[in-house]
Amino acid sequence: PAARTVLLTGAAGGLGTLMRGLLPEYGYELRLLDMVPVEGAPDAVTADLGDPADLGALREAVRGADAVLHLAGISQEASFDRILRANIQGVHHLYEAAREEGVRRIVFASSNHAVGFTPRPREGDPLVPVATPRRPDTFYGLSKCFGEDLAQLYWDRHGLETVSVRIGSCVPEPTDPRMLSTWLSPADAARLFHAALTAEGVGHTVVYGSSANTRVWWDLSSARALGYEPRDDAERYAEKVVAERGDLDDANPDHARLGGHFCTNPTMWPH
Ligand code: NAI
Ligand code: 15L
Repeated sequence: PAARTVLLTGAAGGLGTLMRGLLPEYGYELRLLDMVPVEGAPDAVTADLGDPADLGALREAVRGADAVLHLAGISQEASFDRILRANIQGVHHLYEAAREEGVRRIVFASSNHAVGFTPRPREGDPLVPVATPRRPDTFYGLSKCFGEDLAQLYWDRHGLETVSVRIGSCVPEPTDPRMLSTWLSPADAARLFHAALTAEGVGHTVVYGSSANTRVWWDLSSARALGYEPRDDAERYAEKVVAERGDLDDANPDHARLGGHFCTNPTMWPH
């Protein structure tokens, strides 16, 4: 059965803002939550998922929802303490609230950075499968591995379903050569989240989230099995991106792995 009332966490963020615009077309009624006020949405719940004092507000926000689209969290590398609170304690608080309120499904914004240290496939290599070993590239990526494992636990123990979406790069347009492989167009993101919210019998399913990019690095078959049919391809921007930023360079360590500069940039180790 199609989920109708969906709690959107992280509604004030980049992806949350895009989905607030796109998901109502699919028939969803969205409830919004973020730790900061959501512009133009006075009814949005303001709650910090990592703060035990906000558990009551979280439970109330979850009550009666058919599903949760869980986008809230720190979306870049940060200190372990910050990641622990927002992304690790935060995801646990959300799943507990959902379990207590009988919510049946969560779509979890995981990330390619859960497997970011995986070498990018070169010409002739197979696509990276969902079952590839986790190789987080940051504490941020590690928190996404935790979220995926928590989702598996809540499915096995409590029958709470999750689709964990290892999102590539969801921005209006690809702006560097890596994104010619990792791009998820906003319209395809809405298609993918809709499929993840409505497919039957998902248990805990892990999928990669990108558009039908000619240069894609990972296997989209588990996403397609949910009914996801991507329509966009970053190749449309390839000429422009390569002219402005150059192509992938085998000698550049930033281009060697799925996670790109998350694997190499010293600011991605802020300790
Ligand atoms: P963003 O940083 O723009 O938005 C995240 C939102 O979560 C912010 O509005 C922030 O206030 C809220 N938030 C952070 N900690 C919170 C807490 N403790 N309690 C309540 N709200 C909290 O990030 P973006 O780009 O919108 O990403 C959304 C989700 O998708 C994140 O979980 C991110 O890790 C994931 N993702 C995004 C990708 C992308 O390309 N945009 C790629 C891979 C994963
Ligand atoms: C992510 O997980 C980040 O949240 C996003 O800001 C991008 O950096 C994206 O991955 C990416 O890998 O391009």
